[in-house]
Amino acid sequence: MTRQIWWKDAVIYQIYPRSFRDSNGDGIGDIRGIIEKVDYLADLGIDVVWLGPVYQSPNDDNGYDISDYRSIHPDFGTLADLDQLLHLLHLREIRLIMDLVVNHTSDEHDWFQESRKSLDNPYRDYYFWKKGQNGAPPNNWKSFFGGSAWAYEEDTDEYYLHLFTKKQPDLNWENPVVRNEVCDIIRFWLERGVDGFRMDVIPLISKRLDFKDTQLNSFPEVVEQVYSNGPKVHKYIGEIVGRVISNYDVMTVGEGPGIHTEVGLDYVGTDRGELNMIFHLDHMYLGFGPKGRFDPIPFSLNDVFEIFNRWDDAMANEGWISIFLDNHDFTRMLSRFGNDQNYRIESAKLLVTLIMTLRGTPCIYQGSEIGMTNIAYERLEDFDDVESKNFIREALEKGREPSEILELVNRHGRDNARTPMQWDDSMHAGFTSGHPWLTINPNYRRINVEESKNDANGILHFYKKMIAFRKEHPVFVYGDFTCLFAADPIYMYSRSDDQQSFVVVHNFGDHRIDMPEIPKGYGYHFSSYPNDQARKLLAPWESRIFIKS
Ligand code: ISL
Ligand code: CA
Repeated sequence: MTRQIWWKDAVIYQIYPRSFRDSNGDGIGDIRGIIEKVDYLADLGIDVVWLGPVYQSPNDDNGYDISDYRSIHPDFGTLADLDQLLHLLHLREIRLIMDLVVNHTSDEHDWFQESRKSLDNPYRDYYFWKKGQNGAPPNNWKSFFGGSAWAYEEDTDEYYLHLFTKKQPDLNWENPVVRNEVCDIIRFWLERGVDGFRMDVIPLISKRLDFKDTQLNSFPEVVEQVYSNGPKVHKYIGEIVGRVISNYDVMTVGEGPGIHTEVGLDYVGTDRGELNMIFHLDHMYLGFGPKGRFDPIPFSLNDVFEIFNRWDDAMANEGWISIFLDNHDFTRMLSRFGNDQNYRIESAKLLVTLIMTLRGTPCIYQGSEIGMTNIAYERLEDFDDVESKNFIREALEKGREPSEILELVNRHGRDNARTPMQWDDSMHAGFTSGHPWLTINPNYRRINVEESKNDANGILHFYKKMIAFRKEHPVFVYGDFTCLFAADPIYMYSRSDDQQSFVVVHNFGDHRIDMPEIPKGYGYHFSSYPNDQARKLLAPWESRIFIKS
């Protein structure tokens, strides 16, 4: 089978710019730091870099609060640096996609500064303003990051909507002028040569305009039924794609909180003219209780397998998703789905085998390729993320035990994924010569790129091997997926087209276990364990691949 669609063939690598590499010693990762590492990226074999937000921003939510969409935050560099990065990546046949954050702006954006001035300001209608109800907000909607989703402004005696922090007012997409502005921003970046966008919280852009109180008690349900999948979401996505994006050979991946299998194809169906793929968050929200991530509930690996199967079934040949197990909003995949203690190397290899062999475009988050893990902070003051800080404040106000709060935030907070990249075992892990903006995981002396490079059986080499393996075999991109067995700790499936067929089996457990029965006609191909042969038992956290003769 021949190659067909570049964004299906591609392997994406997500860079969280503050934490990748600091070139000038101010402790903050920057674009010139990424430029220093383009050969590292090329050597890994990835095809697309997703660059987190680098725009002008007061950084209330680390760049997801943009105050100027056309300029680069000086912490990260300049537009010229970005152009150079793009050029150097393109020379290596790597594409660059930017983060498009247009559900909301920063409150420091000129539009909002104008909008808040008076009821008749021409920008008033760029955002959602409502009267309160007897001194209370217009409705009972809660922000993703705690508290009401409405903030009061005394000057005009109205509230504005912010589904995220107070400093992230939601844009009013009902206003056609807002949609024109968004199209202009998109055109600006595509004309500069970027290769597409990861679209932040894109299913949230169309609001339910009756702004009814919600009776739902579970936050994940509120996201799905109240905030996401609004009545005009497809009209709006179709509009920006039709007017601008479809004129360029670029890719789009929508971040999809609240998008479930029943509505997935509405966003990515091949006939829809909307998005190329989504990051659905079903497996990422596993373990989130009624109040979200800091209200954890148990989940099992069977839930994870079921979600992969259900999504593959829903997409089949009609749509497309990205396959990923973590990003800057969740904890490290190795700590969440693997065993970061006794089987760190083994489980890291299993997880990348999974990502590279499921159907969908793989996306790797920086640091996974060397097996970075969650961090454990000792003090509540050490946390940086606005979501964690808000939770800590509210929980302390409610009188909860500090030790219990610390445990929750350590285990579930987003800072886990945001600690700086561990390049070597020198001071500050080779990330910066200055003082890092966020505490580096002390395990960097053991876990770092240099160490991993020198270990032929290490994680980094295995990532390269699996990326190359996927690219050599289009069946992993275009072939059918069939689940053969899924019961914790075993997950087994086949990938097949008219020319080739593989069976992949994983042991997500700490114990050796009998091999499930492999269908007839398949022979041992390779294992994630070094020098392994077709032994009878599967080793702890082993993945094995069989090929049809
Ligand atoms: O982390 C979450 C809340 O517990 C997620 O639900 C997350 O907020 C959601 O996936 C949206 O994430 C995106 O938009 C946010 C930003 O903070 C995240 O970093 C971004 O990925 C607002 O822009
Ligand atoms: Ca810097």
